[in-house]
Amino acid sequence: MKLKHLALVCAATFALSACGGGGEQAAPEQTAAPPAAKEKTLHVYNWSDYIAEDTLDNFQKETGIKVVYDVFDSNEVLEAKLVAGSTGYDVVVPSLSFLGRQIQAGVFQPLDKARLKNYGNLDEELLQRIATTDPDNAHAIPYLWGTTGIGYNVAKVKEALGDDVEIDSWDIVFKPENIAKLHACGVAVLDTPQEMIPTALNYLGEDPNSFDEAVIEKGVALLESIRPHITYFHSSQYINDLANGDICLAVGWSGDVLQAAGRAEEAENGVEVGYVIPKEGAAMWFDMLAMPKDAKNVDEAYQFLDYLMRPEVMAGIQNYVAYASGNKAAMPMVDEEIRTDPGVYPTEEAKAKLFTFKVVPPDVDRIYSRSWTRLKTGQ
Ligand code: N2P
Repeated sequence: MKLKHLALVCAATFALSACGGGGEQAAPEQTAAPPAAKEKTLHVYNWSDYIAEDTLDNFQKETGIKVVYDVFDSNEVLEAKLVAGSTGYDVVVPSLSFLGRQIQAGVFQPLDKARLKNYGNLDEELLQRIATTDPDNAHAIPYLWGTTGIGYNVAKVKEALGDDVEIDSWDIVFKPENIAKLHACGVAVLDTPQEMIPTALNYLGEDPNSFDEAVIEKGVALLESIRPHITYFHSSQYINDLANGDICLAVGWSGDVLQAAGRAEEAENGVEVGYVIPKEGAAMWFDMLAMPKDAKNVDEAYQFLDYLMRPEVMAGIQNYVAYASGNKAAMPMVDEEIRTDPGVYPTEEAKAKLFTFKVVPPDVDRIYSRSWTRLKTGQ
């Protein structure tokens, strides 16, 4: 299976960008003549572990456009660059809740759909949902989407909590008596207040998107109660750590956890990784392709966006990274294993409990960041 293949590549290389960890996409060795005078380039800034290993090479072979590819693992980091301006990027991939306020800040250019002949492959229902944040879908195209749930080492969690414990609830994370038992084998939590605070509030039965400081404080207090048992906060390191058995639990993103499962399987190291959308519900988010206003390679960016919307290209990406897409035409080409995995495409029952993130106003954002620093540093 393709996920297995990914596992092998990532286990061997560890830090290549398609496997997370930063840096540029590995380029083919160039030993001969310097590149032709007017080589066309495109600068893309995407999430780590979020594209197939051959997507960029195939695009370059077909179009002659060399993609300079950098990765991030945090919306907050991407946003800081966008707001500062002159990012040097032609295509970026913020999540929808961040995109909303970035549009308001005027950092993106409107997209000319006439230049995107594959636009019709997108799921109309999803587009309508997104249009509530980006009216008329004027500035962005859905790339991949997923959920924020629990990734776990099946054997180690059972060993720590007992064989008959059902791993289907946020109780495992948010009840100090449970998480205390997992601390010894390692617990990772995403390094983002914008996801972790709403996730904690949802567990408490509060509105995950509350902007009321007193309510937000309840979520922060819950996170503080489990803080001593969290090994680290990071938003991509947990993939390899879960795969290698170095941690036994991660609050993480669906496809990333499934990639960890694939890497472990490929390494044949005896580690079995599971992913669950807990019964209390979880966050569902959408990552969006957009073009900064000052993009220098606009034609190339349009070609790239259109390329990504080809059904076979998008299906290839999904088969590699185990995320859902908003490309309806790609669905029949997505491996059955991915298409039918409830961790990738949640069941109707699970869907009913999912929540999305609202666009957060600046004053609430300040509360989030302050609380997050306090939580992480203890100050
Ligand atoms: C990719 C994780 C992406 C999703 N590694 C978070 N929006």
